[in-house]
Amino acid sequence: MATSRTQVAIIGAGPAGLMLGRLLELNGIDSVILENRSKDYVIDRVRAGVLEQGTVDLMNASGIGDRLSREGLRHDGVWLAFQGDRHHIDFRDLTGKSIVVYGQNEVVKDYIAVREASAHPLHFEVADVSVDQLRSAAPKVRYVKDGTVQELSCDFIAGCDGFHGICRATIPASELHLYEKICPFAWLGILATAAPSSEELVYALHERGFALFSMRSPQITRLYLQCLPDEDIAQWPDRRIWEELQTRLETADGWRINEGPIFQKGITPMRSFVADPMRYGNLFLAGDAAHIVPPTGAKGLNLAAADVRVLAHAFVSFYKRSQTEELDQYSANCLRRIWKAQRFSWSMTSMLHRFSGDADFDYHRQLAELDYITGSRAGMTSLAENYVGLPIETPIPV
Ligand code: FAS
Ligand code: PHB
Repeated sequence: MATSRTQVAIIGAGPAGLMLGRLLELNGIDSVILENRSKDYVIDRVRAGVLEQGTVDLMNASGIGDRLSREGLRHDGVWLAFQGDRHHIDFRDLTGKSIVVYGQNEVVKDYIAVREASAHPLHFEVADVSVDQLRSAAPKVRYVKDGTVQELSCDFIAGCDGFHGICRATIPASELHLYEKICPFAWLGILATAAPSSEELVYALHERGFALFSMRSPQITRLYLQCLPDEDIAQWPDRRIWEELQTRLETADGWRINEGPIFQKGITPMRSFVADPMRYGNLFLAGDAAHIVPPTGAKGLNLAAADVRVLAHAFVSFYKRSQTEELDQYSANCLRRIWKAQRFSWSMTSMLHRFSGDADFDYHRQLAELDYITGSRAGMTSLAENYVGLPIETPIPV
């Protein structure tokens, strides 16, 4: 068995792991990132697309904002559509802030390029990752790389290995409280080569279910529609997808989505999930390893970025000022923000989706909620300030 040492062992090369690795690098703190998938798999994985200002600021401060500022699409608002009409929510006017549309896989691609150009290790396709001695001063990570068993000892382990990772599962059940709500529907998402026919996103509630118009670039449209959790994608030939999207997104002002060749489609299950606490000994969970939100509020990636901002700041104050207070406060700090994002994500989800078994009463109540929000400055401001991202107290540690 080969042995090595680092200060922070990071499990997972998704947004959380890569963003944390970069912040530590910029503060002269050693880390090793271990990822069990291949580089191509991680880069090609289609996920989120909306960045809050706080996440954009984090990327810029980490020196990874060049391509984002060139290719990211700044949006100053969003549309809510129901009963055949579109209603604009003006983020700029209501909050002074905007969002940026930039694919998660582009974010990951930018971070991997910088990590690989640095002297700090990033290992793809490792196997059998396990963590151990979490409550000791020298926790261990074991993994297999190129057929050789490796043992990495460290001061801290950052569990950035997503919802299905091994880190959270290693924490004794008696030490964790898990909160979960499974949505009774999923999203069928597509990527199509079609010029986006709206400059901003359109969220729609239709009698037949939810639909979302989004994009990735001036050439690529991203669209989602509500489907059953166990939907068989083979039952959705391209023609049927376009017909359903056109129906749900149709508005009286003649706006229609442009169609084009679909080059990616997939079904995403939806849940709300929180693990409390986000720390066990010297293991710290961040991102989807600790929490999942339904994507309706576009919070997933942004919550991961906010977690690692707080965690990196805590590691910096430990290594540079021998302070442990922020590490001790990490879980409580993050969970306050995470529950607010859970609230917002659920409010968007329950306002914009049809729940099977719902009576007509519920549909009309949802329409009234949309009518209230789009007709009230207070209602629009509340939605806007949550959508662009609530303020994060912790400064970016660079
Ligand atoms: P990630 O899951 O991105 O990364 C974890 C990494 O750890 C992965 O690379 C994984 O391969 C690796 N890993 C797992 N187990 C490991 C092990 N044992 N050893 C080593 N590595 C291991 N959010 C939105 O806002 N909008 C969306 O449209 C949207 N769509 C989504 C679609 C899907 C299918 C999913 C799953 C999520 C989606 N999300 C969306 C949420 C998404 O953006 C997440 O919040 C974000 O990826 C979280 O980043 P990480 O915490 O880094 O986790
Ligand atoms: C996306 O572009 O993938 C996207 C946008 C907004 C959401 C979810 C996904 O709420």
